[in-house]
Amino acid sequence: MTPESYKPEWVPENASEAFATKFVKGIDGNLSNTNPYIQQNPQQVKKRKSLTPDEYVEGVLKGDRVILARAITLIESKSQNHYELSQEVLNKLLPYTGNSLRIGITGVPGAGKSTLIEALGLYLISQGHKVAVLAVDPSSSVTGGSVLGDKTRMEELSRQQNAFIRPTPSGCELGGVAFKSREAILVCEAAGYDVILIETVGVGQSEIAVRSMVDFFLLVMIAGAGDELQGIKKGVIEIADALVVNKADGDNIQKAKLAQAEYAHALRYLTPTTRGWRPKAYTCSAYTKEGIPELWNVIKDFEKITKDNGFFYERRKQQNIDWVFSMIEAKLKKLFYNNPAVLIHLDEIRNAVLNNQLLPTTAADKLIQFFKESISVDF
Ligand SMILES: Nc1nc2c(ncn2[C@@H]2O[C@H](COP(=O)(O)OP(=O)(O)O)[C@@H](O)[C@H]2O)c(=O)[nH]1
Ligand SMILES: [Mg+2]
Repeated sequence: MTPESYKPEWVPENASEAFATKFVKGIDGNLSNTNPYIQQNPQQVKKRKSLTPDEYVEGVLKGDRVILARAITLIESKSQNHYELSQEVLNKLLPYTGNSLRIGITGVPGAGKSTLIEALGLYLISQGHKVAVLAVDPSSSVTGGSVLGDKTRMEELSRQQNAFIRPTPSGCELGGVAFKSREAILVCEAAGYDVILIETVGVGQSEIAVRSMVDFFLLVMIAGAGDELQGIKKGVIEIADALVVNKADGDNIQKAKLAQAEYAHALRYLTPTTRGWRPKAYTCSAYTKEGIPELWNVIKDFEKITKDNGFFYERRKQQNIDWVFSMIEAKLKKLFYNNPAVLIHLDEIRNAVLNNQLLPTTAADKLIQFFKESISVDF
């Protein structure tokens, strides 16, 4: 079969053959003629039918992983329609959320977070848990790439019936990623996942955002990299509930133990973030799996202690309230910067500040005044 070809309309009349591409007419009928892959998977080429809110809800509650993945895609979508639909779905799912242990895992790229998550995830599944893995990756918004790396795919874990892995959130600003991750946690819980592992990188604000959505926060370190090299500011150690020196295997065991002792010492001088809990340092190997069950025991102890003293529930309530207000801030900010009256004056006022003709405070007041006036007209 030779597909008929056309010159596109926008090609100049006298253009030579070399000027432009030809359009190849679309192929009707049997797609497998052109793509052998399609032949093997004819059902995959069917256009996806859009789901109603109730279909999403039912699918998620049944634990259907395909629908769960689609629900998260819906949540991550930037379209207003999808946003409204996702809110409807989430509100219906709300009564079924909350029943998981939410665990954040941070550390510099290469510390072994993904490998550790896979090892821990497999261990948890062997213990009868259902494990969901999410990622908060601040770089994906800027570069389109991922600093969480290839291992985020977690091939062995992803083959498990009781695992759900969502490697990278689709690009949006960190604040947005954080909001969407919170909602993704909720749908995973509604789908019956009782342990949610959230991987993020210790390279900026992302760990603060993740701390604000999890119950337990684990910092993964490696021996001999030096604090600066690991990019670990004191602030990150302070918000961790445990610190684990990974790659304690082979020749590295002694170094790992030494690092553990140093961190254990340092932790003694920090004020714990979780009431009734003193963070400690441990070692483990995501390769040999040594220390993985012990790490889980630490997390279980943490859960028990904080549930007994009530802090677990208090923190979750506080996180929900913080979520409301940071959402308001994010939305107001967006309204402000997309406001036509603000947009008209923004450059002029920015230049006035740059040229020292206007005090920054006055500049802010002026812009807010434009914003307020335009809003009152709208009402
Ligand atoms: N020796 C050893 N290597 C590990 C261990 N965990 C991870 N790695 C290796 O360290 C590299 C980075 O691992 P990865 O999980 O992608 O790190 P992440 O960037 O923190 O997620 C990979 O080459 C892993 O195979 C471990 O326990 N022992
Ligand atoms: Mg990773």
